[in-house]
Amino acid sequence: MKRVLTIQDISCLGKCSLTVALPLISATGNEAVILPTAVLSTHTMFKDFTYKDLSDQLDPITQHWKSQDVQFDAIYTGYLGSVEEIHHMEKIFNMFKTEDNIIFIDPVMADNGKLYPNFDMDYVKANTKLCGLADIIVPNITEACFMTDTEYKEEYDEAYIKDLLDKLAQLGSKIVVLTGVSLSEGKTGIMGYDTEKKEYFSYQNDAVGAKYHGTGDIFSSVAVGAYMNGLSIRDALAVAADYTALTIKKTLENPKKPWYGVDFEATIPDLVKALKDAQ
Ligand code: PXL
Repeated sequence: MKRVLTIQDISCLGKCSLTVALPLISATGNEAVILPTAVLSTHTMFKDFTYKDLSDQLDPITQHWKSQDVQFDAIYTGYLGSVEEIHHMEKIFNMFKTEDNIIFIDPVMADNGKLYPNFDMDYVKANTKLCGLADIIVPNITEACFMTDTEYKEEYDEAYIKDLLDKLAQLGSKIVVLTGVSLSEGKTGIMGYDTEKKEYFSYQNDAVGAKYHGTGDIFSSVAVGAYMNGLSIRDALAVAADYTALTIKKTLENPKKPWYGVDFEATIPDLVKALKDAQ
């Protein structure tokens, strides 16, 4: 069993970040170690959410782990609340990065052409620099546009995606993956670039035509877990894309579909089976 450290907020209600990463990394059969950066009443798409910053706990917690000689097979970061928190991640990477483990960054900060509330270009700059320290990054198209100073387009072709991947690759991580990429009518999925093999790759599913909050966190958590199970990164990303698509479909069957997140709990047995089949 591999040990994955995941660093993100806890949004108490509104399935995303740690409330998704913890159960899903566990469901992949790996140990999830959590480092909560903040506690919010809900995620930031709700009105009037509360926010308690936990940055002052990051040093004492990680120093305690270091004193106990704790090691991680993967360090996976998601939503980070501030530039200071991003700087703190650099410190944590320095403490726990080894030759054998991986850093996986989901630079959660934007979607649909817009930054999330409370983020600005200083935040983008810091997050972009952090991504240079990762082995694998998985921004969506909006995030990649902010990171590479590229015009955001709703309609695009493969050349546009490849150009974004080339620019992301310059930041320094080994594998760059764009999420939410539609390469043909009615399809959606990912496209990536492996800088060591110098190869592009893609994986597409039927587009479900619904957008839910937290699906990026679901995708990333499963991708890290599946990769820790020994799948190739491409297979791990495919398992994660299939699981995310299935979960969105399952949520659409629910007459009381929660607008703030998907019914990922209902599809955990399918994930376990998919991981077994992929071995
Ligand atoms: O799903 C990403 C995410 C995580 N955490 C918080 C968020 C969001 C996206 O809006 O607001 C607090």
